[in-house]
Amino acid sequence: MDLLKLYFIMGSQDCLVRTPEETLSLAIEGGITSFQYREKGNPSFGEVEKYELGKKLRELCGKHGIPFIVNDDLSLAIALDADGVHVGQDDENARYARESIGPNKILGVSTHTIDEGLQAVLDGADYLGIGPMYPTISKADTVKQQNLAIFTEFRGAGIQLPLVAIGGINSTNGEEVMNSGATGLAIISDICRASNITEHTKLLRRLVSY
Ligand code: TZP
Ligand code: MG
Repeated sequence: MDLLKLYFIMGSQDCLVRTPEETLSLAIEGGITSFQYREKGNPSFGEVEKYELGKKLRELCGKHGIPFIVNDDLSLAIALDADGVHVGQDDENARYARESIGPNKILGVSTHTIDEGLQAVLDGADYLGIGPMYPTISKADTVKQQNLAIFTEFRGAGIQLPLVAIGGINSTNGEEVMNSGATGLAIISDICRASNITEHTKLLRRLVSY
């Protein structure tokens, strides 16, 4: 799935210098192929703010033909008419998520073991998120770091879904992740914290376009 090649993930917590809208605009200009709204909020960021920001980012994606996927929050995904939803192992059950969004929306599931991967296939996932590949500053409760061999292990187990790598991926290590068998790269901080987001995203895009 080419749409998952350069998968940008972000919420207000990841945008330190620019607004989320500006950050997303610049990343779209640089060539991201899909976007996940992962809003973790803060004391001043309630449900209404989460919805309002989601609406703006959803519109931006719609205008540019970029798939808009919501992290975790099924009712928000439905309210925003998102293109899909992404769930982790501790979130909404993947099969329930599939039933809620229907067959035509994208369902992503974070998986860390072959068993979780096989279960996600049965539950109706369209792609699997795999990580963290490297130490990350963007998520506190990560499981242990994955080995680059995990992509071939998943393929060896008969899993054919796109495998999107996540966690500490940047312009330096992205190539080895792709060479290890990942279908695409999911990135937060290396894009959000770039001094020139558009140019840096273009560089990342070159790593996944061949
Ligand atoms: N899941 C596993 S690692 C991670 C998530 C959401 C954070 C990825 O962020 P970054 O900044 O690209 O390491
Ligand atoms: Mg989650």
